[in-house]
Amino acid sequence: MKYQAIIFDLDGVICHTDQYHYLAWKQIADEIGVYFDEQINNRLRGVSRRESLEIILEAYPGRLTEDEKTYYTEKKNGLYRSLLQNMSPADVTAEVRETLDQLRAQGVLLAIGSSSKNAKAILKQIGLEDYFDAVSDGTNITQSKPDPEVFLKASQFLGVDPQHCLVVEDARSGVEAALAANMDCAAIGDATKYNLARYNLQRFSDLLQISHGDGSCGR
Ligand code: B16
Ligand code: MG
Repeated sequence: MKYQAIIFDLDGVICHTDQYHYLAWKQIADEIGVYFDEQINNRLRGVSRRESLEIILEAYPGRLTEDEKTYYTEKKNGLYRSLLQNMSPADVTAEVRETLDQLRAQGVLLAIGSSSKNAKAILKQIGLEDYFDAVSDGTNITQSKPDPEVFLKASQFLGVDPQHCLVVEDARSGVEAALAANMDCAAIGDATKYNLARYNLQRFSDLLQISHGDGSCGR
């Protein structure tokens, strides 16, 4: 195996919570009275909750106080947490499960590197709470992606040097964070369009080709 460990982003890689983030933020944006659409939602991938609100407020002519910002981020999280109740193990595809199992069988360590403070609750909802060798998430970092902290913490938790880790990411901010951590990155979904990562995955199971070292997913 080319890498000793693979660090997976959660939202947009292992499972898809974008729609729930969108619905919750849309309700908040409507309450504030600011325009919000799927394109703006796309810019929130991998970005912390508080920074997400700042991005949404770029289209708002007025100013919110700190207390109002706290109120809206907390309210958004409450709405989002209620929507997460709809998730179940069926939200992880057979392809993702089988690929993770095969990587593990090859002896690769598997970790999560997510900006989300809800990562552990999501892992529980989808039945993967005890699956990963380490979980680095929004609860153990001070800087969110594109800062490398979340991935560097994951590699520390695993005891694997960054140059032996591969990151799998769906967000531009996440690919930038992986590169800043001195880790190779495999982009999937939205992140492939920026051509910043060492590999572009068409499908999640393409990771098995990388792990076999045939390099056919290289850009
Ligand atoms: P929370 P990831 C990120 O998760 C999401 O992509 C991003 O949209 C969200 O704002 C961020 O987590 C914070 O999430 O409000 O749950 O703490 O893609 O890094 O797994
Ligand atoms: Mg993501």
